[in-house]
Amino acid sequence: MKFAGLPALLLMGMVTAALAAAKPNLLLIVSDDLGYSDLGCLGVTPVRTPTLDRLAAEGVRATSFYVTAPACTPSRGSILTGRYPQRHGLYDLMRNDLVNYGHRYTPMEYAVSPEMTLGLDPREVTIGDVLQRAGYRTGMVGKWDMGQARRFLPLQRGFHCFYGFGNGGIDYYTHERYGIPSMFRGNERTEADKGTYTTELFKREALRFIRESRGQPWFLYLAFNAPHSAASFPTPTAEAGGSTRPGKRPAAVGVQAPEKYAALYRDQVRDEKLARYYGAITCMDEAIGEVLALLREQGEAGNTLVVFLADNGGNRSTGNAPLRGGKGQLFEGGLRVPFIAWWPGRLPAGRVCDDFLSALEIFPTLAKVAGAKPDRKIPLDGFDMMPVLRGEQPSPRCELFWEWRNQQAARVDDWKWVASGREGGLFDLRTDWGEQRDRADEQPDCRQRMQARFAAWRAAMEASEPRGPFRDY
Ligand SMILES: [Ca+2]
Repeated sequence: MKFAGLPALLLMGMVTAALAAAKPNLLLIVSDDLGYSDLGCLGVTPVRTPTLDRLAAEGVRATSFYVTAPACTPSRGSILTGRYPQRHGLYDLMRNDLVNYGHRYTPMEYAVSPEMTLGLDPREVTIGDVLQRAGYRTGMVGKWDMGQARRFLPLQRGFHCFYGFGNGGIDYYTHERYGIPSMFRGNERTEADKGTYTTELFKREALRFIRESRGQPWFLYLAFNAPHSAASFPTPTAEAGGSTRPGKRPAAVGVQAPEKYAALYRDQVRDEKLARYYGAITCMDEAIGEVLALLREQGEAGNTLVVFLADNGGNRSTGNAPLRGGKGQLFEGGLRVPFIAWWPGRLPAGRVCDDFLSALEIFPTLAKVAGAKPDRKIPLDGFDMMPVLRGEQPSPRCELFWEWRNQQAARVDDWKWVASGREGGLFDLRTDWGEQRDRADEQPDCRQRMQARFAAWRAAMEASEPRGPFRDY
């Protein structure tokens, strides 16, 4: 035997080193409110996304990939913890709604507002925690949205590095939320980059993190705020007398995009806000292109798993055709999102995967690929999806459930049941992705079965550990 005679300790060291070398890098890219149809390769909208198109052509694109909530915070909590929002505790947004009625927060008011005092329960274990323990250098760049008090920030939640913002949205240029500077480096707020478009900054920091991580396995959670609407004070309108009047909801700014990118679309769309929405996507696409170019330049492309998805469906104003509804709704437009996985040599090129998958699968997949062992005492709601993405086995997922404010929904196999106020119904997704034909009257047994499965899931969630800030009172 080749290694006969080598001291056992030396041999063990060689094996450990070989295992460390085998650990791939992990790049998890999340886009904010990107609609299901807004990938150039789908040809549904005029948007141009050459980088993401190439990623899909060289990797696997999933067509039936769902998030756990139709809005940012709960969905992102599931990506980070591998658990339904009803388990991890953040099942709604953390934001200061008074601003919608013209209230301007002072820094002191903001310090004690929900945006500052709420966050992901410190008892939750993030994918960053798990990968850090497995020897990864972990970085978070972009929209964190898991709380801004120090105990909630990425450095305390499994990440070695953080550049980004802790709340749900900021102005792309001033980086302010309600007039409060909201960009962080590490645990400290910074205004050093004020005036620069966020996508540019997040690209810069992603490149920096990857360069600084050479020689060790790394995990980068790169969460762009594009193409989410800017979220600071709305623009004062002439109608409101040039100021934000108490009691009147002012006009929102919408998506911000550098002129160079918005200009690409003005001839094709009448709506200026839509031109900026597509512009913000193309700008993000170019930023991702530069990150991938660095991986190729470093010779790390074959050693890096890249996962791309959106945190929830597109805003209804940008459209999610052919899907029904959008952000904030439990129709497919709010929940079914673009998803691409890319790993040259390890995932097939150009494969389109129609299997039923969800964001709950991301945590177990990344942990498995990294050889990390999540704590068995914490229930996870997903599974390692690599064999499904490779086409080696069908997805074991046959159910997924959602509860968001006053709406409930379930998908069981190819049936979808939605109860959303006066809207809703029972839909056969095999023939009706657009959820246009309500089959509830024709299929009463099926509807009953869906509702029973939902009730069973709801009971399981209620019985799960009652933790999370929204459950403690
Ligand atoms: Ca979002």
